[in-house]
Amino acid sequence: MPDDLRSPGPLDAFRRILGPNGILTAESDLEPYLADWRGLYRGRAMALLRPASTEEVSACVRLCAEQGITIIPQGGNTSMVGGATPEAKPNQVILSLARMNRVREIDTADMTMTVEAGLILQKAQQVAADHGTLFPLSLGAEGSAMIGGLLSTNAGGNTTVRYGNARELMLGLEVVLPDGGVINGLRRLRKDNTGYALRHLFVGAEGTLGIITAAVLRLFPAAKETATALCAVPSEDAALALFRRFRAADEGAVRAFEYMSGIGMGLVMDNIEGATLPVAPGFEHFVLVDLSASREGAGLRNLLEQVLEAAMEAGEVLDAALAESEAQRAAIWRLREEHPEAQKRAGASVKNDVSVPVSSVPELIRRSSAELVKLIPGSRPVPFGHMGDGNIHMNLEQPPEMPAADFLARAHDIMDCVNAIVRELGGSFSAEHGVGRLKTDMMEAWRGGAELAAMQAIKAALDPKGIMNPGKVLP
Ligand code: FAD
Ligand code: 2HG
Ligand code: ZN
Repeated sequence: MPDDLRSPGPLDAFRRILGPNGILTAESDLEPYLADWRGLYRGRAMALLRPASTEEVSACVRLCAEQGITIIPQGGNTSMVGGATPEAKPNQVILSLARMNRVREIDTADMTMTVEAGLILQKAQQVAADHGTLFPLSLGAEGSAMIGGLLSTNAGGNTTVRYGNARELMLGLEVVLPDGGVINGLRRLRKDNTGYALRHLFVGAEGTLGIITAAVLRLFPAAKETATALCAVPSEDAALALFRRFRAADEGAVRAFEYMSGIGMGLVMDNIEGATLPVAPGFEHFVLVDLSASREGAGLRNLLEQVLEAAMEAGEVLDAALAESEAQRAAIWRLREEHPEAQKRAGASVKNDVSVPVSSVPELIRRSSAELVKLIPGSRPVPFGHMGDGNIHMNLEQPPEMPAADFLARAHDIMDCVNAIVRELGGSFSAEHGVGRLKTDMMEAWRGGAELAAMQAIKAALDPKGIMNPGKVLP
């Protein structure tokens, strides 16, 4: 048991609050919680706290505040920016929400679901579906990511184009503040203008202002009809033109509109077992378009065929595969969803989760790709993502012959290269993954002056002792 960290005092006190199942201290038990999904960071912690109720969270936080112990809230630990990973410092605990995973209430009249922060997204989707409704948030990590983490990062994902980010799917929150106080804000109201909208402060705060313990989520009518296609398109501009065609034909029908490059698709084919391309090989640009409607007989298949036919005539679509079954639809989605895993298996990569106005997406991809290859000859740009939201993962794969460490040593140059273009296009250096630990040094340049000062003032007011997720978000 290392030195400074594990004085019996606080550990015994945590044990009294949480019971024997509520705390882990053995090195081997802590291991999976100390490093992030990307393998960028590894920290240390005196314990993993696993509270089972809001009262237990509050008691643990109060104790931490008294003892000057810092707290790293953790959900599914799928952060792309090292947000949920402890630093290599003493006197820290990781507070996992995993045991707080109940659905407290589901109301299909009001179309709301009140759930605890540790509920895994896929489970939330399933519960909503079991009640004949839809919880629309959807992303590749949905089998692990938890509601508290998704709200704390204001996660986006594949359906933002239709339903908005996690923020738009939340009506009320229960939050434990850094002094242990509890905001009981689980209101199910569509309208509630009663002073500062505190609930929105905790969404996207990445655990730096408090711990989300439960949330009221919005539900939607279940999809009764879907139509999905993978299209090969000749250029980034053609991809955007296709998006505009669908929007013009029926904006409300577009559930997702995702861009992928030929290089990215190649990485998926090479690294993901069972991945097969349902269109001819050799194309450089792809689009996944997914339509859905909450009523039967909406004619989505016709709509899909008509728009694609017109786009083919205009030379904006070169080939297309339309899903004929749920299995084919899932197989098409898999090609998109496996991009992060395929990149991970293919070697070292640097991620740029950036956004620009939707109309600038083609320019972003073209210019960034050209500049990145100039910066690191032999590297392979892998742009993919949520084109309909202007959010592209402008990632770069290492040159095959370059040692991974040499490539990763250039990570900041690579990010700066993309960010310079993003800035010119009026975009953001973090579209949906957040700032975490990875991008704190960008905050001064992008959000400096009054904006950053206001954030720091909020942090100081709510967390004067600085115990909530230090080293994240703010420089
Ligand atoms: P964690 O990683 O555990 O934590 C994330 C942040 O929230 C940390 O700062 C943590 O301290 C804080 N936090 C966690 N729980 C709480 C809580 N209850 N209260 C306060 N703070 C808390 N993101 C997208 O937006 N869109 C995508 O399409 C997407 N796809 C992904 C695909 C893959 C394969 C992977 C690995 C990740 C992807 N992500 C995506 C990133 C990640 O899944 C999201 O950021 C997600 O919201 C994190 O949820 P989590 O439960 O894993 O949170
Ligand atoms: C996605 O859209 C995620 O798949 C991950 O946001 C993006 O791996 C990435 O860069
Ligand atoms: Zn994404």
